[in-house]
Amino acid sequence: MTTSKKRPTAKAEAAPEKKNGLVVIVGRSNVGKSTLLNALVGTKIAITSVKPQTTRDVIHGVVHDPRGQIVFADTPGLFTHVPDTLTSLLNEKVRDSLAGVDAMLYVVDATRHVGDEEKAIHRLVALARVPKILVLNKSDRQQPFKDEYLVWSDEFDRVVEISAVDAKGIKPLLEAIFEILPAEGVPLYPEGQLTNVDNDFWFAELVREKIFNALGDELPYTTTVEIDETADRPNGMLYVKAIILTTALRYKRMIIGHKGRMIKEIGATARKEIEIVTGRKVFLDLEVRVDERWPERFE
Ligand SMILES: Nc1nc2c(ncn2[C@@H]2O[C@H](COP(=O)(O)OP(=O)(O)OP(=O)(O)O)[C@@H](O)[C@H]2O)c(=O)[nH]1
Ligand SMILES: [Mg+2]
Repeated sequence: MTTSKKRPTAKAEAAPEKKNGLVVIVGRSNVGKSTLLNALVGTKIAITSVKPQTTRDVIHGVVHDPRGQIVFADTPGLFTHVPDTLTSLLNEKVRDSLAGVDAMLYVVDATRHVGDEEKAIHRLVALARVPKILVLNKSDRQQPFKDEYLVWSDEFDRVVEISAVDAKGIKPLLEAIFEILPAEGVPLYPEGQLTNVDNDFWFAELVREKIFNALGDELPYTTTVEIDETADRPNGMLYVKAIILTTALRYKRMIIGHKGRMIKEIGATARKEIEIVTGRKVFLDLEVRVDERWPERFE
């Protein structure tokens, strides 16, 4: 009796080719782009809030995977009908971020109608000559307007439904991204590095997130945070001095709050999170200043 030994096929012998690439996440403000970035990376890289224009810088989150390395670029939400300085700067940042990308995730929120703004963003997305995925986010909620978005399906390489907040559908989304990514490309980040964000930027972002969470709709838009100083104290504590800039005295009063209660709450919640990030005891010193021209200096 002869036995034929099974030979591994040539396909199984060759190590699968790794794919590396830069994938930009774009969409209207508040659709959940930053929440998605955090879900993809599996840790908090970008701040999120219910307020529009939470993200103000292009932030990279890196997924290291046996299949390759994907750098996701989270972008500010595109706005089309608020013609102020900050908005046009944010829009410019998004446009700049589209250069040199290997693929695009267009995130939409079908709990809301498409509307003129979404149509304008969709036109911009349609111009991009890279593989694209239409990402329907917030699948944990009723999506009465899904069909308004699905009419665009044919323009995309894939359509994927997810719930970024519950981290549902993230695996299939990653699978789809690895499928559509071109094969060439080298890793952009060293093994293990998760973001391009440095500590000072991140501390300022965390303070801004707490302001956004604590205060009403109008205020966050007019507010920014800058780190003035960080220093090691002899007792091992990390001293962080952050300046909150806002555009009017009435806003400064809102941030400080009655008997300083609001600023205390903002400081306490931000400090706790900075302590978790750094693994150190932190003294967070907050100062609020009125500077109506900060949006003009924003870069
Ligand atoms: N129900 C539900 N809410 C979500 C989901 N993803 C994000 N959100 C919420 O939507 C709000 C906006 O989320 P962000 O991630 O800050 O949105 P963004 O698109 O980055 O917004 P900008 O930075 O302002 O452009 C937050 O309150 C999130 O918790 C989701 O899958 N389901
Ligand atoms: Mg964001």
